[in-house]
Amino acid sequence: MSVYIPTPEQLAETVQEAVQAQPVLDIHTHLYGPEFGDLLLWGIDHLLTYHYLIAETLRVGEMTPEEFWELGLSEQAERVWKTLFLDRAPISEACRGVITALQRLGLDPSCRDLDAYRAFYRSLDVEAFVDRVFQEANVEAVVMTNDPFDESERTVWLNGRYRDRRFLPALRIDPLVNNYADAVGKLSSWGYGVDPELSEPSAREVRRFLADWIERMRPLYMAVSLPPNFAYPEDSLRGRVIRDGILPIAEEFQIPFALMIGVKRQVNPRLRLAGDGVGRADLSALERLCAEHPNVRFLVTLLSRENQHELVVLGRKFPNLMVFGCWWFMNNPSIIDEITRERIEMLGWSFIPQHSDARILDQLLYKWPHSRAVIAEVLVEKYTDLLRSGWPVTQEEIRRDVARLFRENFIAFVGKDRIGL
Ligand code: FIX
Ligand code: ZN
Repeated sequence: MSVYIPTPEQLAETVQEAVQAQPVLDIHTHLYGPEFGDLLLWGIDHLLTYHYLIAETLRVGEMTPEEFWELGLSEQAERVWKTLFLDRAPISEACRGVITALQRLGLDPSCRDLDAYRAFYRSLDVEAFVDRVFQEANVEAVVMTNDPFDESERTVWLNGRYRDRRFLPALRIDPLVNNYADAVGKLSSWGYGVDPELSEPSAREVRRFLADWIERMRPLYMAVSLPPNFAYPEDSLRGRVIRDGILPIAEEFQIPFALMIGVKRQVNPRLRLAGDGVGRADLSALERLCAEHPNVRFLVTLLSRENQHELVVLGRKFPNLMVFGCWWFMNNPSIIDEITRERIEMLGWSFIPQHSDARILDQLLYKWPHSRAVIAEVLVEKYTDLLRSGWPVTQEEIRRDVARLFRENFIAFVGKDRIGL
């Protein structure tokens, strides 16, 4: 058999093309479909008041957080614009993202005229803008973060208004796991017979609550974010909600459980949403979860750089563990580069390299190009090494493998039927 052997330049071009052309299934965002009304954030003022940029603005120290929160949305945006874009070059990853997004929309970043950008956005219709952003970012669908404890989105679900299947549901249950004591009041008011001690009848009601929402929402997975001190098993309300509530349901409904571990909430509460930090987690909790529950599938991303290598090793041990994304403080080119290498070297193609975590629709226009660029570079290098070792790859093989990373692995992990794509 004669095999076509590409030159390193041809190989690089093919890999770059494959990565750019591959539509993405974005497995974790905070975006909502248009039917959720104001919950879908878009536009320049929201882009500029992303909490990453608020943290960067407030650390310059020209105003206190309290003074900043006194301002309305457009004044906050002006403050961020002046501090991070006009008074100094917008060099950080989150700042550069705004520039990329403007450029992708055909706006001229060099004009530095916030009002001109605002005028452009005023002419847009939201439905058409969603189409445009998905097309330009080459994103096929995004997974939302759907919290049934959040009154504003709850009503959309209860009234059966959800419809845009480019925005796929995920059942987020932080209030239940991390603050069961407070969740009890709400669960009781919704007709679930729960008690503060989480007795066995109460755990049954927690399971009924989850089953009801799985039925109503048809989520792709259940998800929770956890602090660095997360332990399992643990004789705490958190540990028992997971053991007696979530895991039996995950197994019964064959629905993956996503764990996002390592966030220290409200390290500086004065910064509000921008005030969360990071800590290194003890992954023996995850090791036990995966070992003791081989019939539950776990989607896992970690916030601490120091945990990433250990996570990849765990991934090698457990097929019911899918490593995903470069979460939040990991979502920077230098770290995406490092983590992606580590993952490829030890997991081959069996991981999901990235999610966007976009909170504002327009962010898809930069988060994906920025990530694609870094991941493509890593792939070029890895395929080139393989070629040098004597294994040439065809275009079809490259496209097949790239599709695994950006789409197919997730579909296979959550199940074709569940996802309906
Ligand atoms: O818990 C999460 O899903 C986090 O991604 C967010 O809470 C965080 O605020 C964020 O936006 C990170 O990118
Ligand atoms: Zn998130």
